[in-house]
Amino acid sequence: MSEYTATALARANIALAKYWGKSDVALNLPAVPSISITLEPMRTETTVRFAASLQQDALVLNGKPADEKALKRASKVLDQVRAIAKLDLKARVESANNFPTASGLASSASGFAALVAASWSAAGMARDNERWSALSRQASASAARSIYGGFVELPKGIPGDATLSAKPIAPPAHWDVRIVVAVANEGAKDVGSTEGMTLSERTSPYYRAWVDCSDALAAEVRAGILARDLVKVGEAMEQSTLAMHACMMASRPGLIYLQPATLAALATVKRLRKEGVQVYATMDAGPHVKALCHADDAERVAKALADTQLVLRTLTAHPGPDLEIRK
Ligand code: 2P0
Repeated sequence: MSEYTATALARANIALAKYWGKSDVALNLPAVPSISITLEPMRTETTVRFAASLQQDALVLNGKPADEKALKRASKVLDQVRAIAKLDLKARVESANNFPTASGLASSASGFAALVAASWSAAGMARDNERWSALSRQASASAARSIYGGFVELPKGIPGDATLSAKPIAPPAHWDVRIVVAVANEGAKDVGSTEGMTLSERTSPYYRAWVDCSDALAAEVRAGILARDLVKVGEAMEQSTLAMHACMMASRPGLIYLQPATLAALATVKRLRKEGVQVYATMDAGPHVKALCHADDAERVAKALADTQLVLRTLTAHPGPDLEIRK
C-alpha cells in the first residue's frame, strides 16, 4: 500500500499558570511550569495523508494553501514522525479550526497537537500520548498541553531533556468551570510568542523575578484545581498573568499586549467580583481577556463582558476531552 491517512481532533487550551520563557531554545523547553484547561468546543481537525504520488509536503489551512513559513514548521514535525516511523513519503495536510482565528484563542496549540497525532497515526503507529505531547512541545510548547483533556500541566524543562511532556492533573468532569473569552479589538500584528519570550529573557529586568515566582504560583493553581477552589486558582492565575505581563512590558523594546478593551474587560471582572461573583481574568500574548468562573455564573459573566465598551463579542468554553483520532 502506498497511501496512509488519519484524522485528529484537538482542542485549544488556556493557561491558568502561564508559560513565558525557555530553558533550552533548541529543544523548546519551557523555563517555567504551566497549567491549562483544554477547551471544548474550540477545535482543530487535521487530516494527514502520506502518499507515494506526492512530490512534496502540502499544507491547507482553513481551506487555503498555507504560506511558506507555516509549511516549513509543519514539514519539520512531519520529518520527525517520518524518521520515527521509517516512512519515506511526502504528506498532504488539511487542517481547519472551528473557532475564528481572530477569536483570541491560539490555534498553534490545537494545530500542532492535531498535526503530530494525525501524522503519527497515519504512519501506522499506535497512540502514545507522552510521545505526542513531547513532539508537540518541540513544535510549540503550549501544544504539549492540548494532547490531554481537562486540567493539564507542562512542567518546566531541564535543559537537554528532549522527552519532556505534559501530564494530566484532572479529567474534564472533575470541575464544572467555564472560560468566557472577551474578544478585544484586533490591533496591529503583535510580536509572536517565541520572539517575545526570547526578547524578555535577554532584556527584561523582571525576567528572573518572573521565573522565580512561577513554581509557587503553579503549585497554588494545581492545589486549587484539585480542591476545586476557584478563589485560590483565580488569585494565583491573575498574579501569574500580571507577573508575566510585567515581565513582557519591561522588555526592550517593551511588549505591550494589553489594549483599552483589555483594561475595560478587567474592570468588568473586578466589578463582578465586588458584586459577589467568583470570576477571575487571564490574558495571553494578545489583548483578549479570558474569564474563569463557575458554570452557573457563565451567562452573567458573558453578558457583562459583552456589554463592556470596546469588547467585540464573547465565546464560552468548558473543559474538553483528550485529543481524538479518527482513522
Ligand atoms: C501560555 N503563551 O501559557 C502562554 C501565555 C503565551 C502567553 O503558551 O515559542 O506559542 O511556540 O513554544 O506555545 C504561547 O506559547 O510558544 C503561550 P512557543 P507558544 O499559554
